[in-house]
Amino acid sequence: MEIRIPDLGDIEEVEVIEIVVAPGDQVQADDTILVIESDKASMDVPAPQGGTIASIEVEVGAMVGTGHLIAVLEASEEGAGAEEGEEASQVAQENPPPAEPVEQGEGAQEAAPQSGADAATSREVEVRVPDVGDAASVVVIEIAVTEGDEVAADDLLVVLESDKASMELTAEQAGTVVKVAVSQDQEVVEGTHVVTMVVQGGETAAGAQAASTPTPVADADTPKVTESTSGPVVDSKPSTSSPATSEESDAARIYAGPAVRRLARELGVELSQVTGTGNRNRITKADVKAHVKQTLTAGGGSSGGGLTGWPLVDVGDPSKFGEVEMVALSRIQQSGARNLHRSWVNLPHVTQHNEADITEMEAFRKSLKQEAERKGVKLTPLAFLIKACCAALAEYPNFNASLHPDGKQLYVKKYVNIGMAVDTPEGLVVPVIKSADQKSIWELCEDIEQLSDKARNKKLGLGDLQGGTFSISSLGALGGTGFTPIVNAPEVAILGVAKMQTKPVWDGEQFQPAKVLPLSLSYDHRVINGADGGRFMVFLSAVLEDIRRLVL
Ligand code: CAO
Repeated sequence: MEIRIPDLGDIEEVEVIEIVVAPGDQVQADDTILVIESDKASMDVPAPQGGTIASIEVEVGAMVGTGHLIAVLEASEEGAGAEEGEEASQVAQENPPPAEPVEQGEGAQEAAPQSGADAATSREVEVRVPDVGDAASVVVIEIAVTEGDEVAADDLLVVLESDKASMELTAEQAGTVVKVAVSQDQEVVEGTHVVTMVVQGGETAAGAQAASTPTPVADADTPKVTESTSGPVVDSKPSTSSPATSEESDAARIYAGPAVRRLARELGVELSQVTGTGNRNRITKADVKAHVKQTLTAGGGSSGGGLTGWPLVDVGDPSKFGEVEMVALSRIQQSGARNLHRSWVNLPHVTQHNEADITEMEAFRKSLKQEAERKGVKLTPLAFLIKACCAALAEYPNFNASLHPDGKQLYVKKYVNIGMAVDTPEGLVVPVIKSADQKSIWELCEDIEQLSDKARNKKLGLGDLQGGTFSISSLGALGGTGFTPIVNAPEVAILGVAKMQTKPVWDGEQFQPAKVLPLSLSYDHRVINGADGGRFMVFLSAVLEDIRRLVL
């Protein structure tokens, strides 16, 4: 039986990036034969049925299109039975249908007109999961519609939640829901068919408002192609285009196919810690297994293993110490806890403290209050802090970097995206102000307000949470004199800001009342040494103390 590349929709060619089997290998139905990759996603091409691989007809690096012969399979007896029973699907596999045009709009994919319906006035539209960036897993946490529901434009269809945020998929235009293709708690990836709607006429595609990129593969019936956005993962760069050179982009990527990612997930392996030995440093299953072996042998590893746990105390038993109430943690709290723990255990943290006399900055800020009101923004010290941090990052670029997993190189980023910790009822989230170094104080104020509003209303998209290069955690409005912020890996530094206080400061002759801002800078000591930390702090404080320095 010939195994061919299934229908790729409007994608002409994809690259074979990994061949998982060899001639003579026994495979089960759905076992991955090879992995192909377009510029958007990587996909496993699985065996349509069990059998023995007779030959592999392509090489790694080959460019292939729909219908290209990739392997020959000697079907097993059981498989052959199934084969007869599934004649139609096998025909589809051996003679893949011509590529269906895929609508390039807003994540929605137009299907054939509903039978009996007037194609000119009504048509079916499939709403699919949009670009989910580098989120490892996205789960359907709420389904707001059922089949037969009439929905208006902007009505909620489903809510998705990743490790970091929840995302609402809404109808882009009015219509009737004819199919709900996902179930509660189902794990989905970019391109997963979520809902089919019948919409009336017009050229505009209906679909998910949040879905901002076209789905890269063809219709949902394409046989057995598992699509994954988790193909090329850009670990230390934003998923959107960045000013980095293409060479830097290549270097910053960690490649792993869906099957490898699945294995890594099952084994609890952090792919960023695994060295890829495949083509273009692609991580293979063997690399994941070797990493596990090495970790076990070393008695520790990426998750900070090897630490002794504390003895189990049954605090849930009221007869022992008293009544307790069990309170569920939100997904954001749970994943936040995992991320913070991982960072804390894996990164050697140092926190350096300083106080900046911001008396003049505060006077300037107050003098701008009316102008800020006219512009409809709120001017808090945070916008100045972001601006000052951008200046410090330009002066000390190693703070705007990520450590390569091999521990031998640094990715020094040519863009500055500032993560801003926001306290929400669901837990802590860190949306990212993109290209902060290119923005004016007023634009930063707008971004701070917009992103914190979105965070508190659970409206953050995954793109809002990605690509940070340095973070600020401001607890200034709450109080405190200093704290240890935890580095938001793969970033290498974070600034904590506590409450400004009026204090007596000696001016050489007498004590003067001054507005003093406590700053706490935590950094990854593998990347930044104490002297650099000190220099960064001194520079940052000097800018805050005299913000005219920002124009230098
Ligand atoms: N000292 C004294 N007052 C401060 C201050 C500081 N360091 N920073 C802000 N303020 C003032 C503001 O000026 C504002 O007062 P006015 O309205 O009189 O001007 C008031 O406090 C409230 O500010 P805000 O919190 O609304 O706005 P912000 O820009 O300072 O911060 C945001 C925005 C989203 C960062 C903040 O609201 C937030 O969520 N902070 C929590 C971050 C957090 O949880 N960090 C811990 C993470 S664990 O490491």
